[in-house]
Amino acid sequence: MKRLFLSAAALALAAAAPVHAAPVKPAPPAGAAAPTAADAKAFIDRASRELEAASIFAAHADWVQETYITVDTNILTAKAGADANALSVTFAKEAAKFDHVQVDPVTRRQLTLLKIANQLPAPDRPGAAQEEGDIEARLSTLYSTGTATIDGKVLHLDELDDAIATVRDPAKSKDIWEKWHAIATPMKGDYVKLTALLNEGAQGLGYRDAGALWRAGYDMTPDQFAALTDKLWSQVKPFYVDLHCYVRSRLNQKYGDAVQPKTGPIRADLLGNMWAQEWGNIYDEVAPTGGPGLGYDLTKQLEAKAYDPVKMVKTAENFYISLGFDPWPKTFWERSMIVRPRDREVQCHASAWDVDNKDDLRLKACVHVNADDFFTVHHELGHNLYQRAYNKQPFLFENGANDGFHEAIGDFAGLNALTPGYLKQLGLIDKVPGDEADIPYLLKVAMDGVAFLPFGLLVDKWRWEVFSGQVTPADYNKAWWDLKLKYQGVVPPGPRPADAFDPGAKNHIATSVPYARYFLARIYEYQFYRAACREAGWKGPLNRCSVYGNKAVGAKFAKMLEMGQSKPWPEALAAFTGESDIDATAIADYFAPLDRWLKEQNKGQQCGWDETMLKPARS
Ligand code: X8Z
Ligand code: ZN
Repeated sequence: MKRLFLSAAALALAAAAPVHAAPVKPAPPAGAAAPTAADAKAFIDRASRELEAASIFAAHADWVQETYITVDTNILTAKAGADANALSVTFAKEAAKFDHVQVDPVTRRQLTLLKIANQLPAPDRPGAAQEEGDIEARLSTLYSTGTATIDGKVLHLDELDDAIATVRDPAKSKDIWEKWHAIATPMKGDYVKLTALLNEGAQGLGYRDAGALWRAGYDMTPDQFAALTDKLWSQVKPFYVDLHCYVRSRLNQKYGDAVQPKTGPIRADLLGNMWAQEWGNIYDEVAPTGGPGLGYDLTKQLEAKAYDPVKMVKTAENFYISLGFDPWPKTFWERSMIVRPRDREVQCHASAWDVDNKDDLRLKACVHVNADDFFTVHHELGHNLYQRAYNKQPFLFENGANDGFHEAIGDFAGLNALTPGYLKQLGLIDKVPGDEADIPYLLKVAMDGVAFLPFGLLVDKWRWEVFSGQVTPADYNKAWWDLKLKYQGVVPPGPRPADAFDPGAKNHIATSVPYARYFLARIYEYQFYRAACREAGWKGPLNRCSVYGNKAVGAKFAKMLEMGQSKPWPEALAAFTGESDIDATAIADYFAPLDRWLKEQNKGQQCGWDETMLKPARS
């Protein structure tokens, strides 16, 4: 989420401290006045003060731009972002002066964080920060104002999301999918320029390229982080392949061989989501047959119980209050944008803000009353919860333990909030289904949570390749589809035009928000959940556990949240879970009954796909 740190628009100050990654500078030449520990502290105080002021100002400009996109607000946000960006690059460089000074651990960590805080650093030369800010504003505006005309109606992305979620006609889903992806074609030139600027900025800070800088935020080296993501993927991939196999077979039964063959990859537009990243919207197509099933459809229940967007957000707030947290401030309800305004262009992609780093919490979203957004509002308020919990920390620690933690807080809450027991407590369903609904329920959750994993990884795999130069502009689109095929096992609904720039049709590419965070979050989410349920003394099947109302769990959760980024992330993880490493066994434990069931269903199927099968049509 882009704006979770105040200055994120320009600075994307959302990374954790690398222990080994900071470039080592030579000691000052003999004779120069050596800086002292007191100088270091004074420097951190000054840098924090000035950066905070610049980032608060930039956040106000960003807020106005994202909730009212015009030529003028684009100019304002680009300028405010450029100023804050340039300032942060100056401080990041100055911090290196203290590399050889003996300082206390707190100051050392702040110095280290200062060097990697800006994930979109501008080159340190006149005009570069402004050029970068202008490009960022243009790309973000192309994305936010993109539309497609479907059945004679001009639709924005939030409406197209609903359309692709509910369409069951492959000709129509192809049309929606292709028209949305066409909005990104004009982005490519700017994207090439931005890549060069970010690399130059990152190199100025001592990193190989911008991808290495992004990977430096995890208390380990960039290479160690890349290896960690590969290891985690290898642990969860077999389960993903089982899910893919089952879903492909059901889509083949529904649409026939000509639309969805029995073997090979899945056609991306048939999965109910523009990027094929979450598949829960087509749960009804894959639901187990022959039994009573899940017994309810959350979207229909929300409609039947007359939920509106504000009530959805209030429901998420109530979940956190039940754990012992304070209600959101009055200003949240006055200042947030919860629905798409009728009379102006806005950036609808949901984000959570803390504009003054104190208590000016806001949500910016275009909430629709459906199951996806029920989860999303819990996700967003999770960001606000974290922002508020660490607001007593020094400025440079006011951040998630790493960016994956920031994304996982609300996902953990959302996982509790989806349980039938909790939905019954809310009055959203009339009775809790029996044991026979466990497999349908796990399948529904996996269609979102597990289907997401390869997408969560490949978005930054693509950017790491782009930043390193391994992929050149001529191959941007081919490399994107190679990765979509390799990791997700999906293909586009038809040949792509030679000038297509399909990565740009995803928000986080167009707005330069790092994405590995969401991959990590889907793993932490289940670790948090398993630990919370253990703390709550839950004895039944894990998928039925909800810690709603449990103040002891809330208090322990708060301990982790309040730490912000003051300690390496394993310490924050341990504070809540007692575990000090990221661990895919939690997600495996949660879904174990479903995996057994899927293996049974898939008997006789040829699961998997040729990960390197490249058809010329896809170039
Ligand atoms: O961007 C988001 C949030 C804001 S941080 C709505 N998410 C990712 C996405 O939409 O692609 C949440 C899930 C993944
Ligand atoms: Zn988020």
